[in-house]
Amino acid sequence: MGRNRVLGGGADLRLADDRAAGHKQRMKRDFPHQPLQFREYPLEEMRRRARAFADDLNHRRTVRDFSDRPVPRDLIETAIETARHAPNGANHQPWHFVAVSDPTLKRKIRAAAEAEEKAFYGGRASEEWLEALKPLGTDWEKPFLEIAPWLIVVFAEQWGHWPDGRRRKNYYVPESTGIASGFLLACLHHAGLATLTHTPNPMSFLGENLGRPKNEKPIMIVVAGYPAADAVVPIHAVQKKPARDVVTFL
Ligand code: IYR
Repeated sequence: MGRNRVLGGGADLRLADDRAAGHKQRMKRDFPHQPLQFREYPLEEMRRRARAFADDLNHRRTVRDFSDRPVPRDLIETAIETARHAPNGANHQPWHFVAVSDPTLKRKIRAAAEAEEKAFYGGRASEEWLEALKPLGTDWEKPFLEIAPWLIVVFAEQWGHWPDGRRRKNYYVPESTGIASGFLLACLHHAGLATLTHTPNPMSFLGENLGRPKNEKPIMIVVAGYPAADAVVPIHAVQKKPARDVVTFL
């Protein structure tokens, strides 16, 4: 029936349009809007900007050999500022970022992560999973958790709270925190830092060690700092599938 109305066009369609416009107007009165701030670039500049951004991010590598050279806190703050502007479900911003530089805390996190990883590499992971990790050369030892100047732990807020204390549902939490983590990594890399996404398995110890509430679930540690002078990356990780295998234009 809806289809017929649309195909029929004419008065019915105009009435529906008017109703929708009225609804939109009321929404905008009840929930104020502001003009979009949008900067348009000439097409050639768009191409140049896209290419420059792609060239920069295409050179991001997951680094596991870090230097202990300090990184000023304001760089980390700017990266987190980028992350917290990520698109997310209903603008609930279902995340919390804990930036750790304290050596004692980092040591604690390393010890707890290595305990889990020992069990993971020692038999908890399936043979297939361990086989998939072989080309990366990873093992249970995680010295970078102590050496790198910053560990940014990304927490997903599973549910929030209304002002009266009742639980408020969050939406698209994995997607939102995933996008925010991507923004975080992109900004850290763009600033000139080496990064690593580390996912100890399981990682509930992070909430306990960092004093986070029960409604927050750690999703990853983003390690950031300068690379060690002799840092290497596995060639396996540099080889990307050709675009034709992962892209379709229709
Ligand atoms: N958490 C382990 C295992 C690991 C899993 C995946 I999937 C990786 O891409 C890399 C490592 C570790 O961090 O060693």
